[in-house]
Amino acid sequence: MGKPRILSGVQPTGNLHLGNYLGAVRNWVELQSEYENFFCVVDLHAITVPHNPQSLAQDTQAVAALYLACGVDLRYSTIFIQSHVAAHSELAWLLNCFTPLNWLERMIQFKEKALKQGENVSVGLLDYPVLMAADILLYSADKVPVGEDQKQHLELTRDIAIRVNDKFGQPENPVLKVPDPLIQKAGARVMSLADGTKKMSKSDESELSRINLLDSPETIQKKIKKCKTDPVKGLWFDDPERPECHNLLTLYQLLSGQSRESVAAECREMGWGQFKPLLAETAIEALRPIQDKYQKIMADPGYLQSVLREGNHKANQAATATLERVREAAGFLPKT
Ligand code: ATP
Ligand code: LTN
Repeated sequence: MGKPRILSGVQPTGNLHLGNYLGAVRNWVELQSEYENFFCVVDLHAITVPHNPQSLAQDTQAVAALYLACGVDLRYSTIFIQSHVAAHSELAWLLNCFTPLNWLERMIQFKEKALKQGENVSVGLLDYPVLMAADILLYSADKVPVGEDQKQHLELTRDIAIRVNDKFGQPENPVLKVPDPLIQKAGARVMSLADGTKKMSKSDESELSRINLLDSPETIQKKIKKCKTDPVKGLWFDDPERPECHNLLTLYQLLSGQSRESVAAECREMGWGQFKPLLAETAIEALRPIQDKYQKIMADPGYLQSVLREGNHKANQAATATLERVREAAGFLPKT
């Protein structure tokens, strides 16, 4: 028996921020030696809302480089680009035909994103979770480490897998592996710096709402200086009246690597004037090694290209095997 499998991905819709890092990528890195991991840059998902063709390729490369810079280790993990493995689109089509429309209409992320798009909602935006299910099911992933916002999509993925197994498999010989989400408690929902009740997101129009992994020390200082707080003195976790306070303390806890108890004790008497510079310094120091590594990787495009070539090869092998199994179970004429 090999190691259990992990699959996860991030959209190249812009710069990765602390939410993506603390909610997802950092957990991938922590877990990776216990699993066989596939990490993809989900470029097909990035075009479900209007995108810029001038920056898609560059953003895709940057996200792949950031995976490496954050510590994804090629001894344990495969990094690849979703659109370079055609099986993702192909399985998504098959799953589309086995997924009831009303399962998709219920998705919270669809409803939220559709509202923002107005008249411009694409079929792809509605279909987004089916493509995500294809990403996961192709690799027979046991676990999918994501932030809290993806929980509903993971439940849908499970429902789709169970439905395909019921329709086309036998109980002792399922067609698809039913995956489990892996959502860590701390960091699963990093909130916006401008509003502690909204999640930090790449698509928020305000740059001040998020800290990007590649922000300069000056930018980080400025963003933290300007972030929303409250007039209360003393800082503590879990106060529903103080969402910003909880969020900023959590960021400090995760970025400093301390326990929650020690942060609670250290900050109990602090005012914002003392805490903000401390958080800014901690964020700058935590991101420095990632930024240094990123610059080195980007200075050698041949290296990144070879990582992706190798990754695409491995991913293609794993994905094609599953696609063939589904085709066969659904009764397609085998390819000659
Ligand atoms: P967009 O705004 O373009 O939808 P996003 O910032 O939500 O993008 P994704 O690419 O959709 O980022 O998410 C990649 C991973 O990061 C997912 O596992 C997701 O759950 C996680 N993630 C995104 N935002 C946060 C957040 N604020 N807190 C914790 N995890 C997050
Ligand atoms: N929808 C995810 C990105 C994503 C993903 C995946 C995550 C696409 N395919 C497969 C985990 C596994 C998001 O974070 N918005």
